[in-house]
Amino acid sequence: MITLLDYGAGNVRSVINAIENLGENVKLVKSAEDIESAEKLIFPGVGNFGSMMEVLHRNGFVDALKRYLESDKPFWGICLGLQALFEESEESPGIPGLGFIKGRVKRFKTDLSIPQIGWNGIKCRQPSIIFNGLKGDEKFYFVHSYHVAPEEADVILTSTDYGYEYASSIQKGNVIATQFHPEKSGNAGLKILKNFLELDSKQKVMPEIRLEKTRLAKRIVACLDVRSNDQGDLVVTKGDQYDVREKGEVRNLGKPVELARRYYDEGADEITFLNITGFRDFPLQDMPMLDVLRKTSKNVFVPLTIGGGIRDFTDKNGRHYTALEVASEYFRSGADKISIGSDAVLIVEEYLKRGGASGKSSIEEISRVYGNQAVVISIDPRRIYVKSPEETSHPVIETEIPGPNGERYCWYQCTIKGGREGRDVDAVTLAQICEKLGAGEILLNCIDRDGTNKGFDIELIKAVEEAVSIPVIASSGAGSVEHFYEVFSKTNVEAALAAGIFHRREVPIQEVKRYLKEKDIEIRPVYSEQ
Ligand code: 1PR
Repeated sequence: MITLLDYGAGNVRSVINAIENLGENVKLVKSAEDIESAEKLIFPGVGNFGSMMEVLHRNGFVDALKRYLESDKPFWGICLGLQALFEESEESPGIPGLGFIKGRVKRFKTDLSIPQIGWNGIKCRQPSIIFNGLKGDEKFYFVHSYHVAPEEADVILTSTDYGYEYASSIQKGNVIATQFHPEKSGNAGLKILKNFLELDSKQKVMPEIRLEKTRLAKRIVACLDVRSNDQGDLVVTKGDQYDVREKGEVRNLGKPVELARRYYDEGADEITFLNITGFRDFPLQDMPMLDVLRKTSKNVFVPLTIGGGIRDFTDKNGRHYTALEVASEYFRSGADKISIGSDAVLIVEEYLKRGGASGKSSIEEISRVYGNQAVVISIDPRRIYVKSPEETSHPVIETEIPGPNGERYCWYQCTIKGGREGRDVDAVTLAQICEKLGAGEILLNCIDRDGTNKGFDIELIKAVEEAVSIPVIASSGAGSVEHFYEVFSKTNVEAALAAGIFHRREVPIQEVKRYLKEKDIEIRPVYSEQ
């Protein structure tokens, strides 16, 4: 029996799913006594250091946790559950942590995108039971803006490079804590979690020591656009420049849960579901999407993002739902990140009108509670050509792809409602303002390229990626392995997303990764066992 400390933020469902998948039962902590009587305790944390400590205090968990840690019974802290063990954090100055390990939690100081989101390696520093069966070159899923800095080097279990080398996990007796998420790290993550669950029977193992720097992998994301077809079945569909109908019927490319599992097995680093009619069907009444998430998260152990319909909503009985409530329901059902499309455009319009943030937008509210890394902004832009930069007030780019009348300039107009309505906001401004409001990542689609197989719109991607410091996922237009290489070699995006070529089995994910590796682009290897 594993005891799990859920203090109410983020996706503990995936941790529960991973433990259950390994054949163990989970008991949730309801009181301080549950902590004291636990045999093995797992403490997953996401969100903000200060609010986590506040919740631990409010529930009377702090002293029980300190006693548990001192007792040297098996403990695993994940992400913020690692940071909690330290004395304090730059994220919430003046708020003490549990102080089990001497040292502080610091914000990354690097020119690289913050948060660090994605798959990075580990360098093992001391033997541990969790390394049993590991080769040492596996990658694990990280998502964080802060890292721990222990005062005593002997507690460091692994280190990782991101701009510089930092401690990515610690071990002190039977207390282990990792900055990365084992429950989101595919088979490698399940393996180390299993080692922890079987703690009694295993010897401490030291994998081969690696000296070279670890590198963050470029992520390959599989995207499933989901909606109901005319028969009322929830299907994965795919548009041509956002038009999902063929001969009047909604294209049906498969069932969401099955396809997601297939992409996990094939080595997708992340899976995104977009409920593409979410702008008109309120998701909390469209329960099948929640069900898709619940079922998928039971046996898919990489990050899951869900978008569509995340906004405030009043139903026909006058019941008001906030975007935060909608997002919370998605997180509870197994999502690691939510993505906001139409609402982000309206929020930015409002921001520009009032000359600043309201403090109440869905982006601000959700990132405050679940952390920036949990909020993705999905942008659906389309090119608007102009003859000269003076013709518009929007920032333009000089393009190598001239317009229908030979125009050499264009700007990227944001749209809402799945491209149905163009608005007076450009994609670069939108991305910058959303970053200010607390978004942690940009999913950059492109209506002109969607479903065309012509390759990513490099000009659009460069313009947005250079304007923000959060990670950008390039999307729309992938037609070949070369297109992935092009986007990673010509821009600094952290991830590339595709849909059509994967659904139609035209280019398998393994093939994309094999090609990128050949070209020396860092990827997460798809071992048969990882
Ligand atoms: O506006 O917050 O309710 O969110 C709705 C979400 O649904 C948005 O993220 C929006 O991008 C998406 N969406 C709405 N309508 C469509 C449509 O296709 N008719 N899909 C749609 C967007 C674009 C990508 C696609 C890539 C890769 N799909 O996600 O997967 O373009 O495709 P490709 O590799 O085949 O070229 P809200």
